[in-house]
Amino acid sequence: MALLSFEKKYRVRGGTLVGGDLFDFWVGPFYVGFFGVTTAFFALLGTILIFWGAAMEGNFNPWTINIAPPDLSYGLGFAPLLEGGLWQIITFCATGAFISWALREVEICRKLGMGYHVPFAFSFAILAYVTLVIIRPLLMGAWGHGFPYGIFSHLDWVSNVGYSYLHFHYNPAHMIAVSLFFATTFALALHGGLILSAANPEKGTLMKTPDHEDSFFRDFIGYSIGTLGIHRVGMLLAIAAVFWSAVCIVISGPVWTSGWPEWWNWWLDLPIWPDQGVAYDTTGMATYGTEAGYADVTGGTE
Ligand code: UQ2
Repeated sequence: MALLSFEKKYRVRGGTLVGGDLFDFWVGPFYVGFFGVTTAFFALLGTILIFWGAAMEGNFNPWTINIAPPDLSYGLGFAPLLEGGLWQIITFCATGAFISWALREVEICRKLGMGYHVPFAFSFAILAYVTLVIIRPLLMGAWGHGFPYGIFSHLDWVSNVGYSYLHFHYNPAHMIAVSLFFATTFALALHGGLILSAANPEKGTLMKTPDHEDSFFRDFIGYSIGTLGIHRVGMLLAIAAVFWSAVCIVISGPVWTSGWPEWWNWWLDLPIWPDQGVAYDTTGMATYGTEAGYADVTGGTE
């Protein structure tokens, strides 16, 4: 069915979560809905507040805007507008806009009778943001632990927080997240490459089929995950990457307060290693171990 006649058939009322028919209409190509209105409201208010806050600081250069969270001394209380209060309101607006956006996706899924996979996946992105600016600050007892809103300032925050745990790449959850991000791009490169290769055969020949795609990977590695399977893997990898990202930052502080390299001491602390007590042989040479032969010269086992 041609796109325009499909839309004529399926752009019908119903499926809304709230508001009934009130906002159940389209503006040009865009579905509005109650959550379209709340998205626009929060996004607009938040954006205006960012630029207003920057202007109050006398900054009119978008690259150097910095809306900082309150000082740690404010704890979990409200701060004056220009001392982090703006950051608090903007955080509320951003969260409201993101959740509204997800719920608008849900309404569109319901209208079309589709699964909720897109809003489900998007909710993980929201979770990552909420973990950074709400969940972790709550667990650490101060809004000041959120990241500042600014292009360079948020980069500085990431670097500073990373170094405050000495070497953030030693965070095991960060390792898992990074590996999953790489695996996601790898899977998408394989999939994009495979589809384009089937769609772009030698000049003058017909486009190839999914059977060709399957056969390519069966010839290549003896296994094809399948045309539906690759999308399941892609979605799982991407969601897992974002999930472990949220885990890696929420455990930094609330769960683990030392440097991340130190976390790996659990390996050295395992009870499986031989005792490394020092012993001396008859010539006075230091030897290591607790074998019976050395126990004699030290006057007994250690
Ligand atoms: C595949 C398949 C597709 C694909 C791709 C594969 C016909 C069009 C890319 C190959 C993917 C495999 C073997 C899994 C990769 C897994 C990870 C974790 C990177 O078999 O079926 O459909 O696009």
